[in-house]
Amino acid sequence: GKTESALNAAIEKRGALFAVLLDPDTSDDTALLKAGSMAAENGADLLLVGGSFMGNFKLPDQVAALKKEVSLPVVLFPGGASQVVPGFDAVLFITLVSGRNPNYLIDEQVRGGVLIRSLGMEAIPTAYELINSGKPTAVEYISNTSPIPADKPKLSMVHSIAAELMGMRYVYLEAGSGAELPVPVEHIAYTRKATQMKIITGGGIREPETAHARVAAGAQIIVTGTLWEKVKDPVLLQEFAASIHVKG
Ligand code: 1GP
Repeated sequence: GKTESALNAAIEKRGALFAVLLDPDTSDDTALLKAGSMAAENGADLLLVGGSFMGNFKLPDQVAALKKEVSLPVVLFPGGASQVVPGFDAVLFITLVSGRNPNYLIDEQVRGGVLIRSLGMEAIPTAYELINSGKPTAVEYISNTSPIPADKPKLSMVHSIAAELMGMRYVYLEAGSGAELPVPVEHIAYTRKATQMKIITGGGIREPETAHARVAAGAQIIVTGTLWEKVKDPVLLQEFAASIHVKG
């Protein structure tokens, strides 16, 4: 698809990409636009929109307004089929491969797939691996799955190999939103060695150095979300971008 090709070309050019995750559950009609524009103006390459829940009926209008304003890809990162709404450039079509809950292995995909197809939306097949990050996270609780132990990076690797053989092209190594600790670099390095998939990682990344270390380990898209809820700092955004754009 067009968005996936553009992301792959940008990864080739810059080494890795800086993604900002925007909270879709905003009652303030312009909050998504403001946060997205600020990220776009200060070095972000990609805007993700998603969360465990979405209860915002105005989201399609807010996404349309954001798309008018920024030239970056705006990609849906859904927590389930009910979150598929129009207006996005693409959707991460996620399978929670680290879990053993059939709801997130096939049910949500069957429900969401028909919606995505009827919208004509581009889907990027993405394996999703939840990795233990200290305290239990919302995604662990809501998905009713156990995360991969932090000290077992080879377990991530074997899930990544299976996902690649199933045809997935992206893998999201996830610590969980607001995680105490980010995904350990060994998990990224093992998946990098064993597969060609593009590696997205996020959860608990609060410092540019933490982002840079994950790019050095082989990640190609670094996601930050929670940090920007409190910190509205263009300079910090730029520092993140610089730490991630290793090829400039
Ligand atoms: C969550 O990986 C993302 O899915 C981002 O996590 O909110 O902790 O930055 P944070």
